[in-house]
Amino acid sequence: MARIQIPRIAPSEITPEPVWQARRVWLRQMGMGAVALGAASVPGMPWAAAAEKPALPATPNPQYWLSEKPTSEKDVTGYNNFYEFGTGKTDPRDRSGRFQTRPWTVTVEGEVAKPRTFDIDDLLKLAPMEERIYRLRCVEAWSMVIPWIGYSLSALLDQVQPTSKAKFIEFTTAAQPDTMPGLRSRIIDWPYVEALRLDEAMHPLTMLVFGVYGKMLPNQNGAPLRVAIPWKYGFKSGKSIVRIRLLETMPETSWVKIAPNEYGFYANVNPDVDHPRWSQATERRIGASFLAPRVETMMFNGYAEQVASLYQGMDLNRYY
Ligand SMILES: Nc1nc2c(c(=O)[nH]1)N[C@H]1C(S)=C(S)[C@@H](COP(=O)(O)O)O[C@H]1N2
Ligand SMILES: [Mo]
Repeated sequence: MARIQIPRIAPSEITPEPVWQARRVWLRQMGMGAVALGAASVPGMPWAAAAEKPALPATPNPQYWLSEKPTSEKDVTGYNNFYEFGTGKTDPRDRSGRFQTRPWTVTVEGEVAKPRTFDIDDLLKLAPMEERIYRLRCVEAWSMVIPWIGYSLSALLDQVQPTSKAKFIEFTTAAQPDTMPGLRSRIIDWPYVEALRLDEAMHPLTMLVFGVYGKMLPNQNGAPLRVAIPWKYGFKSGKSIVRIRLLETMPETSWVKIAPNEYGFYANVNPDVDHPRWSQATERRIGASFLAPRVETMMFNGYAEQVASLYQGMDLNRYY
């Protein structure tokens, strides 16, 4: 028999509403109820776990280092949101083994003086690899502390020279139907698209990430490259990027399209602005003991000193 997962909290509490609704419809169509929930983990399915990646040497950057203990590698690579592989937290780990990360190119175009398509091997050599420990705060109110490897996104943008018209930057991520089982569900109008204001993208904290825990990124964490924007909710950090476009006007992003009242364009971590269906004042640190208290969420996820000036004069209740 398929195993039945008993969630610790009601799925309606933690799952984005459209996903929750879609899953209920799907379960009803299958006529299987709770039994189908375990289907993703039934052995023998063609969706395999990914092999371990080679080492990626990097120099620790003391400027971006937290005293907090990083979340274990097991949790960092085993509890993810990557809906292209399924909506379960272990789906990305268990089902991303067929994902193709070579050959890989990233096209940078739009409002730039020097549009260019970069090969992943050239991007790996573009700037010195740094190790930085960042907080990650998911919009679903869980969090991690992660040792990423990469460099500031600005190093890439300097190469293409954004024009004076460029105000926004859009990240389009991979959609490989043959290797990404999640694309069969229509939760998102694939590919997954995210975007930032250009000044946010140029901030040195905004990182182009190629590795984690001393190795090249596992597929489930966004191989071969993703961004990390540590003061924003996790969904802003697109994984497995294939195209970057510089734009004059604000693009429509995947989550804003799905539920604009729940997922704003800015998505800055803010304990004072609640999600319509739950509080954002506290978070659950993944890997912490069951008895450990919830952590208080910090303004801009603890990066206020560095980034608050980007939002001076903006009403953060309106621009959430
Ligand atoms: N392409 C793509 N990128 C994505 C997602 C996704 O579903 N697809 N999920 C986002 C969300 S909600 C989070 S919390 C982070 C989690 O990934 P990480 O634990 O590897 O940082 O990835 C983000 N990037
Ligand atoms: Mo997230």
